[in-house]
Parts: sequence; structure tokens; C-alpha cells
Amino acid sequence: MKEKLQSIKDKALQQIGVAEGLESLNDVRVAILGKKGELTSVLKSMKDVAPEDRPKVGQMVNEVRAEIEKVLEEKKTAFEKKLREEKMKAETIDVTLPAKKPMVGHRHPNTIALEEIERIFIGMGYEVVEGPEVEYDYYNFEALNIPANHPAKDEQDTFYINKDIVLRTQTSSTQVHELEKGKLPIRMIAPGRVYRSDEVDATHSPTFHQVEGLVVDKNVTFADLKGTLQQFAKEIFGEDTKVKFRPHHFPFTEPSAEMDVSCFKCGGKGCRFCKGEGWIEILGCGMVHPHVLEMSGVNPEEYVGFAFGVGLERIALLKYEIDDMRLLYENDARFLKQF
Ligand code: 2NL
Repeated sequence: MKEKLQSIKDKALQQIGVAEGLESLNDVRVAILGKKGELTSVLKSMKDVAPEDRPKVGQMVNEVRAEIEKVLEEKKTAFEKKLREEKMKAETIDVTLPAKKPMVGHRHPNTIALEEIERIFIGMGYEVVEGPEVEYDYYNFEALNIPANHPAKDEQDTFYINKDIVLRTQTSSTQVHELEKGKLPIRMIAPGRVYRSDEVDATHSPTFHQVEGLVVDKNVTFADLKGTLQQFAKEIFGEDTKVKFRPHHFPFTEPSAEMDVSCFKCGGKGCRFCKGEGWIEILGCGMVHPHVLEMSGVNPEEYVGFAFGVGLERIALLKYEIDDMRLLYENDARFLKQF
């Protein structure tokens, strides 16, 4: 019996020694210690052992079992350690690898143009004031000398929230609010989004942006208006830019004018860019109509004002030589990153 146990033990230890992995180790365990294993069958055959020898044989079996289990467990731990190390090695992260570069955003051409315009006027002592895009008909039309049934209301057809409330067609409404506050003098620009009931094409959009300017003080003249806008044109289009004022009509200014700038591509000789004209129309302006001042509680005998309105998209399109306004609203990053 002793020899048999010794041979089972030797065989087990030999098999454990050559086992190549957890699976073959488990096969050894089943073959020796399992329900139908060799050592188990020795225990089952105890009935054939003389009763007086049973305790001794039982003890021997237990010792052999304990020995095999110990070696099995050691080998199993070693295999698991090796597996864990291999896994760690395979999964290491190289923290020194350069990270993926995030996409860096970019200012929209409209924003670049607006910030440039704001910088110019802030430099001349103007304040930047923003106002609501949803306005009373009164502030958008009536207070600007455009009463019901005035033909200019047709030209500036907009979106009505109801019969008294509209989406503003010009940022002048913001300036009317400032006039009503009665804090004079005023030197401000009002940038922002405006709305018109227009079909989309290369030069029109139902929503676009305007920057309007307003100066109200004592002794302001048309010469101040001209000097201010000439300075603005030089700063935005270059020092050599000339300006030209053509008489025009707006209901809210009198007299009114449109200002052209000499073509900054050809210097005024005429080219494809200015369609051979040598001049490019840039904005509308004029002396604030006395009735407009009066309606907002400013005494036109005491105060005078000048005002102007410029389309932001118009400036952006010209400055960056973009030939279709729709490109500004499509948000195609390939287009936007060029500016
Ligand atoms: C244009 C050019 C303009 C004004 C806007 C203005 C504002 C007040 C009083 C008087 Cl509060 N005028 N703004 C003046 C002249 C031209 O915009 O093409 N508008 C349709």
C-alpha cells in the first residue's frame, strides 16, 4: 500500500512538473484527486485493508493528498502570476505618446468684421449697445418716422409676431431706446441681427446683421458725419481709401446720403471687383430727422444728430472677397477656416 501511494505521489508530482498551463494542471488534479481519481480510489478500497491498519493507511493517504494539493496550488499560483504579467505587458499604455490634437475653432468672418468695426468706433469714443431682436412696431417703424402705410414699410417687410410686435428690420430700434433714456450726449453703435422678409440669394438673406451708429450732441454737423465715416473707411479698407457721398432718402434722416468707397482692389480705375465703377456702395447715413428726435423726447432746437447704418455681411463679403452671402451661413468648416 505504501508503495502504491508513493507511486501515485511520484506520478502526480512528475505530471505537475511538466504541466504547461492551468488546464493541464487541472487535468492532473482531476486524474489524481477527482471523484474517480487514483488517490480517491485508494480511499474507496479501504474496506480491503485490515481494520487495525486503516487509521495508518488513512493518515498516509491524507498526507499524500495534502502534499499533492500543496504542489498543485503553488504551481497554479505561479501560472496565474505569469498570465497576469503577460496581460499587463500586452495592455501597457504609452503615456508619452502625443495626444490627438483637438479641432480648434475659429471666429466667423462676420465676427471678425464686427470686432474690427467695434474696435474702430470704440477708438473714437463710441459705446457698443445691444438691444432686443423682437420689437414693438413702434420702435422699429413709428419712432423712426415710418408710420403705418408708409412705403418704406413695404421695402422693409418683416416677420410679425402680432400686429404690434415684429422681428426688427434695423437696429435703429435700440437707438430709439437710448434716445428715450434722455442721457445726452449720445455716441453709440448698435450691432446685431435683423430680419427682412426676403428670398435667399447671393446677396439677400431673411436674417442678416447691421451696425448702426448714432451721435446726438449740440452743434453736430454733416461735416462731423463725413469726417467720422471717412476715418472709418480708411481704417477698415486701407489708408488710401477715398469716400464719396451721394444724396439719398431715408425717412429717419434729413438730409440723407449713401456713402461709396473707392475700390480697394483697383484704387478707383475700375475693375471686375467694382464692376468697372471704381466705387463700391458701403452704407447709408444722414442727419437725424428733427421729428425723430422730438418723438423720443429730445429737443431738436437744442440737439442735433447724425446716424448711419452698415450691413455687416456687406463689409465681410467685400473685405474677404466672398462672392456669395450664403457661404456665411452654411457653417462649412472648410470655408470658415480660410479667414
Ligand atoms: C440703411 C442705412 C441708416 C440710420 C440708419 C438712424 C437711427 C436713428 C435715427 C436716424 Cl435712431 N437714423 N439710423 C440712418 C441712416 C441710414 O441705415 O441703408 N438703412 C436702411
